[in-house]
Amino acid sequence: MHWQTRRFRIDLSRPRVMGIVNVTPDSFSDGGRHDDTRTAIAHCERLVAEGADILDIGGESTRPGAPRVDADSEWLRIAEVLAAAVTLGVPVSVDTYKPEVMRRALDAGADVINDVQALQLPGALAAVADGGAGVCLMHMRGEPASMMDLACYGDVVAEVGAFLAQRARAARESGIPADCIALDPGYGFAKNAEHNLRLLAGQQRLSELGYPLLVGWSRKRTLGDITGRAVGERLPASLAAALRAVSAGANVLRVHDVAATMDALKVWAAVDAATIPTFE
Ligand code: HH2
Repeated sequence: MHWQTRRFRIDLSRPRVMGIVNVTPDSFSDGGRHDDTRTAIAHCERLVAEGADILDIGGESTRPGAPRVDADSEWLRIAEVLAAAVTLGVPVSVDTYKPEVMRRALDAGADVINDVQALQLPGALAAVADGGAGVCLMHMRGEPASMMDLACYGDVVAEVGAFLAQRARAARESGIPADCIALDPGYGFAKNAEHNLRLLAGQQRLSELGYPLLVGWSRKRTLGDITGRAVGERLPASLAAALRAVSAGANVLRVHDVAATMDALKVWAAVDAATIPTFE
């Protein structure tokens, strides 16, 4: 399996790591840490040096309750960071749901659009199709400000799967090639801890849709609910969730802690490569 992006065809025969670069003052775990251009570019360089296969640059927080940012302000936050990131030799994704920002990002050389609204805003499907980009279609309901009011499911895996299948169909009907599409269950988006855990337990069913799966568990609230840890202390829990997601079919892990995730995946790969001893 592979994921075709604008400049790169990403081989998914092993799990890949997408490093998060939030150029925002208010992201839930790293808000304000790299919200000036120079620090954000240094962060991109560091994540690539740590082994990130993809960078994901965002200029608006989508944490529960986050306020909206207008397209011009969002673009101003990320433009220079994106210009530097596309010279680093890895595919660069832009995390946005706004068609205006998508078009500007693709004109500036972005390889992937990562849309938490799954290209539902008018003009979003065409922006990605015209730009020849890869896309990540994520499941959520409503908007960050109100999404937790919509956290109500019967069979969460089936409902998320039906939504993702429908959005992938819409993308293909708009001219986006099938191999440019990745799907994301949207952990933490309009889902409480029980929904997130059921979704992870049943995640393999989403692989059966036939598209690569990208997942984001890094530092999320459900991990805090389980462990009692504050957001800055959730690395071990994030690694456990990431590996569990890989065992349930995830192809791309969207993470803050690239070096640690790479180590975990190296151990995973080493065990995979080992021959199973036979007893005489
Ligand atoms: N999670 C966040 C943002 N974008 N995109 C995808 N495809 N999947 C995710 O799970 C996902 C996402 C939220 O995490 P973060 O970017 O760290 O925080 P914030 O939205 O507060 O900037």
